[in-house]
Amino acid sequence: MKTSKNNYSFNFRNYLLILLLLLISCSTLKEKETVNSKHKVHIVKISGFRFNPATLRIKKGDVVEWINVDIKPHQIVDLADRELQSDILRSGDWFSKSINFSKPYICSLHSYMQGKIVVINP
Ligand SMILES: [Cu+2]
Repeated sequence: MKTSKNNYSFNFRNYLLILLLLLISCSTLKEKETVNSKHKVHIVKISGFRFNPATLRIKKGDVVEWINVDIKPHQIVDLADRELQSDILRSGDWFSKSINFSKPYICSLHSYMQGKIVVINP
């Protein structure tokens, strides 16, 4: 009888422990969500030898993600300080970067392809 009682309390303690762990992991997930939602991710599609949108307005620290959906390769290089420079993006490749300052950029392989990122709260 005594043994079964001990077993019961042991199980109940385990149950409480699992519940506690679940609560902790839930609150950690919530914290992560708020960190992520602070900075938005903006998509710039590269298609038809154009950046779409050509001018993108973002908040400081937002992430810009360029996705090449053209058949031809492209490479993103900014005209300000070359802080922004992707590898050569082949079809289906993407490049993402957190941006803090406004900057115009081009495709280094086709310099007539021009885009601009405008940070609205620098
Ligand atoms: Cu290009």
